[in-house]
Amino acid sequence: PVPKDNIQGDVWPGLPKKYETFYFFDIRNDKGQEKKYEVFKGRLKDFIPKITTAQQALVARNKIKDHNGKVTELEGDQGHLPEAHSNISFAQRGLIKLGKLGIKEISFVQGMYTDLTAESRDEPSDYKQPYTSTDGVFLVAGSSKEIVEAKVKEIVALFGDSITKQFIECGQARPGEYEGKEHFGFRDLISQPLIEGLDNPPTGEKEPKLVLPGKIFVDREGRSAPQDGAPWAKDSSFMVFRKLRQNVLEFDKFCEGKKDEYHMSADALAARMFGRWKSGCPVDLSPDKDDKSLADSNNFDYRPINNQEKCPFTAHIRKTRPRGDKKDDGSPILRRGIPYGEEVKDDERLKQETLHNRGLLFVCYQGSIVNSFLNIQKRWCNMRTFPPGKYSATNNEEPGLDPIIGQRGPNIVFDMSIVDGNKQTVRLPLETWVLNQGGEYFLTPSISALRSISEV
Ligand code: N7H
Repeated sequence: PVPKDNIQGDVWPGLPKKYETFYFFDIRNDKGQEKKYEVFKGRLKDFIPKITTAQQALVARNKIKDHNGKVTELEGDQGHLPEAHSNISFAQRGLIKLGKLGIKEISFVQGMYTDLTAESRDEPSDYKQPYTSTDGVFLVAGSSKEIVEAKVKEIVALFGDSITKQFIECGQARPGEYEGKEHFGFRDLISQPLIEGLDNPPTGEKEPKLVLPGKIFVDREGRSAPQDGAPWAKDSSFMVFRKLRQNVLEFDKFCEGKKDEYHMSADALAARMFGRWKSGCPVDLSPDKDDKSLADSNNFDYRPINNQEKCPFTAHIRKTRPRGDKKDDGSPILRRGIPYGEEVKDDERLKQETLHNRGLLFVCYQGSIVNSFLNIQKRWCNMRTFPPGKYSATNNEEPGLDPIIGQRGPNIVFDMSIVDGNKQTVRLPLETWVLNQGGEYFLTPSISALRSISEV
């Protein structure tokens, strides 16, 4: 199995985080020496022991400290250790500077911006930050803004003039009762793939299955990308970062505006677009009302799969993980995102219009970006015909796009098929509520890969 002390903690099991800063940096030449980066490598060597590994993150997630410093061990993953945790990732241009070549994963090699093809439907003008010149990113997560900021300062001092800050992005858990929910109000990060050798087999699932480690980690069993050229990268993982703006007021207004026409409550319509109710309760198990006792459930697979009376074929969670719709639902991603931006303000409520930027700092890890993230976004969410085999079924029409993250393209109708409150199969025209603001592909090296990178 993948050794827990050889992988960074945000990949698995995920860092405990109420607040998180992404510090994007550029690696600088050694003084007066073109294309020499020995100073940076030396600092990296000193930084490696400060990284929170999977082993340490596991402990941190299960502990909580009270204000007297007393530590209580907790069951499950509810613990937030009041400390900050750091991880580091590199873009391809950072690895080139450091002389680490050989990774063949094509999307990573090109970078997210260059990867903008007609098919991906991103717009170059969406990219609000200079991601195209980013060499790497420090990811610092912790229980408060102050603790995280102090940790960032420490890292910046350690790396000194071997890096230049490019820009930062900050995320934070929503306050009070909304903690664990994203800005549309839905509980997020309930369903994650479980990995052979790291996780226990899932219980309470229709078809309990563990994912082979190669789907998440480089050069492991079940690997899904060509990795022969970079033996140094074993146990690393590819990280996708995307800043996704959410127009919450417009989403709510849309659901309110359509509820009568579709003969269901605004909440029920929203739940059908996600595939879960706001609590997390799957629509497939409870189509008519939010049942909080089912909030954590993964015990559903959309069967009978040619029927979408309960959960639409294109509901966000059905598009992104088709479960019973596909024999091998295998584009697993470990999602580690966090909301950014402030709570909806009074001036926005009054105007029913989004006036302040808020959304999700989307992060996911996988063994191949092409086979996981990009496959989900391009071939599943953006394709009207996915999930396959539904055309000739009861509704006799194409499922449509993912209502949450499907990207509208030229000459492509942005709508979805849905069974309304009168049990009629009808089309629901969609608007764009999630806007890509840019991002980048990174490699989150294993500890052994970091040692290899830091070698002079
Ligand atoms: Fe999605 N949301 O927070 O409202 N997502 N997501 N996602 N998503 C899921 O089942 C959301 C995005 C996946 O295993 C839930 O854990 C929002 C991208 C996958 O059944 C909710 C945005 C991609 C799953 C959201 C966003 C994915 C999933 C239900 C953008 C990949 C698991 C909670 C702003 C390309 C499916 C849960 C499964 C679930 C939200 C983006 C993928 C509530 C708002 C870009 C694989």
